[in-house]
Amino acid sequence: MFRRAIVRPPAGNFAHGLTTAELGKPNSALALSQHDAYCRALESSKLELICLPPDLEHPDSTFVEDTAVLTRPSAIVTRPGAPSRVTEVAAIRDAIRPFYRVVHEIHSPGTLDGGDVCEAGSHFFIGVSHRTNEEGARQLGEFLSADGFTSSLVDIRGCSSILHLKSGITYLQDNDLVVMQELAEREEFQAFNLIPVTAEESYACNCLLVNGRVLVAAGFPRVVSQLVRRGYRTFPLEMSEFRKMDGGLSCLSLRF
Ligand code: CIR
Repeated sequence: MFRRAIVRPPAGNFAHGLTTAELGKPNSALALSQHDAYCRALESSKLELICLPPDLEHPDSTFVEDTAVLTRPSAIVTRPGAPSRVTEVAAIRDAIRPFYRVVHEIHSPGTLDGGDVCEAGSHFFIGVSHRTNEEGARQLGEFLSADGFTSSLVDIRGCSSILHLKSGITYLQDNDLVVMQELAEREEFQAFNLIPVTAEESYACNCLLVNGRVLVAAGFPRVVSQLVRRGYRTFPLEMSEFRKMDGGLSCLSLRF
């Protein structure tokens, strides 16, 4: 059960952020209205929002998930792997401090993006990607282990279609794991109830269970029908402008 979420609307220079998507330039006004709908969906899922002001210094700063890993006992401020995003963490550190007795940090030479961290019950999968290196993953693993969690690494450097681990997998509950085709055969996921997602719908792998309802990108009917068949209530959200910047649903908030 989450009580709060940190969000940050896209700034006017959102289109200058990092992307590999080749889907065209995002429309700032549409991005803002999609972000607003996302915030309303979190609020209607009973989350209290902590909304940070748009940050013109950091065009990717709407993707707050990458800047911290929040568990029940601890917060870990990350060290994002993209140089242009490293200083995003200062504002997030300030925002989370009032809520956590312990705030850890990932230190150089470690790099870690929150989008590479998938919590699956008491186990965490940590993606080793072009953003998160093994040293960052190791540091996070130590913090998690001190709190009684286990973790393991998932190397996704060979998966060219995803930026972060959570672009390709989402843990829901009761051992249910949404997984993209390319990762579905991996040994470490075989103990889960896999909800496989075809290559055409793989953007919808990044969905988000918030207090009993799964937020899912609009336009991916096969993923939705699989979720519904498993008994989940779903809530579609338009994500076109964030997709153009390689962002998914989970990236837009830090839930705790
Ligand atoms: C970036 O390349 O860092 C941003 N344009 C997108 C970050 C998406 N974050 C995420 O998947 N957790």
